[in-house]
Amino acid sequence: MAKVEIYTWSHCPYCKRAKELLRSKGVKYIEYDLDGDEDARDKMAERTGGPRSVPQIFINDRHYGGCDDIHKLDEDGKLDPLLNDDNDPNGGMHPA
Ligand SMILES: N[C@@H](CCC(=O)N[C@@H](CS)C(=O)NCC(=O)O)C(=O)O
Repeated sequence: MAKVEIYTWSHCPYCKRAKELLRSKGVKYIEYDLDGDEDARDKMAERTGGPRSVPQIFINDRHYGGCDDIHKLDEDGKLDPLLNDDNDPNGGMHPA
């Protein structure tokens, strides 16, 4: 299983939709809730290379965009192979 990370706000409909999709795939994701933390949002933007909206999703440390982007990947049949990619840079050892 891939390492999946998602940056969110708690009252964000796009975040909820993105997490629902990941959950529907049985994915265990690491969630960073940015509520009110602009420093953390700046760090997220450094990692995305610009985008500051939430959610932002990383799979095996690669940026795949937001909610619409991962739904598009799924429609194109490209999300499942990414999620099943065992090429987790941390070998499955994630913080809780
Ligand atoms: N098309 C984006 C929409 C995301 C979006 O609009 N998120 C809102 C929160 S629900 C947001 O981050 N708004 C603040 C901003 O864009 O700076 C996606 O699919 O992820």
